[in-house]
Amino acid sequence: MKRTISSNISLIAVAVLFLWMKTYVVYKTSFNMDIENTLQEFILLINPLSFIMLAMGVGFFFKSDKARNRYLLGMSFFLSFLLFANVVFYRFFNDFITMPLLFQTSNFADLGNSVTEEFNVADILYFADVIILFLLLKFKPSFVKFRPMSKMSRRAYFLSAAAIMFLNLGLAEIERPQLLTRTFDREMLVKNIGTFNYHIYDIFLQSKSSAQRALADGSELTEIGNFSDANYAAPNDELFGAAKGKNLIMVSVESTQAFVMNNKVNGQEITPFLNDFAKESLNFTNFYHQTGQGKTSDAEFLTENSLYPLSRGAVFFTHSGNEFNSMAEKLEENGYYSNAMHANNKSFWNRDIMYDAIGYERFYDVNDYEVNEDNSVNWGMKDVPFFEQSVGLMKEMPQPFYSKMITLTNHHPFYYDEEDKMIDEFNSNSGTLNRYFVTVRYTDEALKTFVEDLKEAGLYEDSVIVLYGDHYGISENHNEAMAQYLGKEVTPYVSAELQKVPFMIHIPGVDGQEISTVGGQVDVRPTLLHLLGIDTKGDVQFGQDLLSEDHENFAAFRDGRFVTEDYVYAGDACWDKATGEQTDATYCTPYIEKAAAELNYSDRVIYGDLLRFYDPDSAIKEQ
Ligand code: GP9
Ligand code: MN
Repeated sequence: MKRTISSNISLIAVAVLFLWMKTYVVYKTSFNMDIENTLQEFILLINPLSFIMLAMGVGFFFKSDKARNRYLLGMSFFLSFLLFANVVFYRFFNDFITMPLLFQTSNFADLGNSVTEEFNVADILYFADVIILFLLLKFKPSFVKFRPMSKMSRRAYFLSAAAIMFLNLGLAEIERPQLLTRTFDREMLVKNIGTFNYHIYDIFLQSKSSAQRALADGSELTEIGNFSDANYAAPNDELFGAAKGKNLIMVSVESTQAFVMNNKVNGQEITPFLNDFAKESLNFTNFYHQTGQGKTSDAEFLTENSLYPLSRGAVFFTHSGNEFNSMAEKLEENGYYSNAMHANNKSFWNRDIMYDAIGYERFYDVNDYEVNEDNSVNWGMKDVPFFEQSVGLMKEMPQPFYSKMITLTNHHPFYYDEEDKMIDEFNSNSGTLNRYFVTVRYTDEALKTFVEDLKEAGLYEDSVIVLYGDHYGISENHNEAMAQYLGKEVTPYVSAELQKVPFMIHIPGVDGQEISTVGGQVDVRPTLLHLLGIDTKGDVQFGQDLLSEDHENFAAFRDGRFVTEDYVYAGDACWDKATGEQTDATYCTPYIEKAAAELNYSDRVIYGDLLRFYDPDSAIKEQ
């Protein structure tokens, strides 16, 4: 018989090899995973293999060649597509896809520009192996001949797949003890068990969390309530009630990180208005966002409920049927007219449903605004007209009111109209970062006009104005450009510090003050309610009043990183804030447990829908 170069290579082995190699190449080229040593590199190399072998191995059980070929091609395409979907998602969010995200379809239609910005023609290469496999099967070039494997070799094949899986898990355990039970960080999971196994694990988590609500009962809340009570920080004597009876206007400032404040680009100030306004406000200079995959909506969730968002998916989508004890509700009980204002489709982030659960009396969405082509850019209505029209709506509101507003212009991909450009773009290799400065400058201007409009409407003196940045605008994908701007390397420490967002509270008649306490979005609810003279004692919450003498300097990020007064825990290492260098891990150790405990309790409240067992009257009685 004529020998051919691959005469004794089984078709299945070829399909496995193609996909395995491709996955590894994609790991190395399309995800930004830090590999610190040879063992980690080795784990990365082998981690896709066992799953691919098992998935393709099903091909052995097909009777007809045709059906088997179809299966192999189909499987190869499906897994490639899954990988590619993760690549696209990663470009956008620097994160991997989770199951709950797949059900957020109502968001997809609105992503528009943001997504197309992330595609290019070369992406076809992600399917190169599938195409080659297809051609091989279709045209069967004479030099290729596939032989069926013998029964023995088949058995060896499955045994090897199992052995590789155990080897992988064993090595992962050495590299990262208790990986599956303790980690909130998806990159760590993918690095250790591989993308495909990660998705299986994610499906497992999904079913587990669904079961949790059914099994929950009130007794769980007692334990968590005790934890939360012990965490309560009593209000500051001087400031408690300093803003009593005033309207509360809270603005979620899109994608605005703190590094733009008191900073310049090309010698031009980026946020002249915010810099001045901060001086007249209680200005928190060590305040971090704590959002996860739910981005803006996670920030809303944190500030309203003083609960952490989830580590997978957006809680606005996954748990909009839950019971909450929000700031909005609490304010309503105290005579406020609470509402949300955002000139976007009401269903984005499932807001229309979730806002009912949060308890806003009214949601002013895109239909309440006069939106046209002239006053829109990028994602929709520009911030200046948004604020202008919002003030018009506010004039009609019964007072005191609480309005939660969300800006939109400074959103990825940061497109703007030439007429709104007040400073020049930066000049790095990242168009995203270059444009970011221009759109931040625009939003700064919009906030300025907002305050002017409020003054004109006679609302300014009766209103507390709160501004917070919702989450980062510049992801780690732009580290190189960011390093160029900052003039220093973006280490995991610098990256964590970049998660600082502006947070300021302007209270008429109260002098401005810089407050350096370390905190985060989870602290907003108790801080604001106490300023408005409403105590939060007995409430199930994980934040503390940032103005309290008892406030602990601490901010846990949703992915397990955290910041204390002196240290930052990031990239699996402990960093000394005084030097910006790595330090002895033991300085961070006690807080690792604290961060994990808080996140875990908060998750249990959400997964178990535990606040349905909460009785505010009994909580009040305990005071
Ligand atoms: C959309 C806006 C943006 O309504 O809140 O959401 P984001 O993508 O920043 O989470
Ligand atoms: Mn946002």
